[in-house]
Amino acid sequence: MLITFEGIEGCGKTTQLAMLLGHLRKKGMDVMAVREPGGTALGEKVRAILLNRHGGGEKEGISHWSELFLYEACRAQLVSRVIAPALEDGRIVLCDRFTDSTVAYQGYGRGLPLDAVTSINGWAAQGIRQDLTFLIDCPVEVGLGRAWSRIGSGGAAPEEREDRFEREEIEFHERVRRGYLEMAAKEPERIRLIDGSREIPDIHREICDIIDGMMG
Ligand code: Z5A
Repeated sequence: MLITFEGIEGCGKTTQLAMLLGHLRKKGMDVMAVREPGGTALGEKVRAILLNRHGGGEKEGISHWSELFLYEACRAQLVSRVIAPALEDGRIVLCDRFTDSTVAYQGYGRGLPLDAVTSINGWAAQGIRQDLTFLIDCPVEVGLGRAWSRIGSGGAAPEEREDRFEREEIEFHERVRRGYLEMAAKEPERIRLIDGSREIPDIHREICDIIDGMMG
């Protein structure tokens, strides 16, 4: 089973994924967690490029199409080397972002054609689809506020302060959020919309209730 966590920056998906991982392990489930971009040696290198953590050398900027293919390259590697083998072994995989992120960020956010993004997503994911997705939704100001205060409080590594996404305009993140909400409206069974502006334990409880209801 592949369960993904999605949402705008600072929505709290990483926190919730870690809590669900603990919950499922306590229940004795064979579960593992990965993140996108990253999760493999190649993917982590490309992640550093994408999030501009290589300290310069990017004067020309990454074009929107190049960015798309870099995310897809990470995904193709993660799927073939980690996710597909784990699913074949019957493990539960929790993934911090997956193909919906590309539709939201490169499609709705950057404005690349949605049909192209969806089609390339399919090739990179090699036919693997999420069984369940938690979309942790919150207003952009709430998410960015959390992300920025975490960086400001020194919680992040220095190079993380270079995260170029955090310099994007509010409008970009609004488009991303809108994209996610449209996707959730189209696929309500798979994409569970979770109000991420509440307290962390309340959100965790709702996610556990959904999962426990499905798995028994
Ligand atoms: N990206 C893309 O463009 N295309 C793609 O195909 C893919 C990704 C796969 C890196 O993602 C970037 O990659 C991302 C999209 C792009 N850029 N942006 N934006 P990432 O997942 O590694 O990084 P992120 O999106 O920036 O996530 P994040 O900053 O790590 O935030 P988060 O995972 O949503 O939240 P968190 O780490 O759980 O929480 C953030 C802080 O808020 C932290 O201090 C928590 O303690 C706090 N928190 C969490 N929940 C709460 C609640 N409920 N209340 C109060 N405080 C909270």
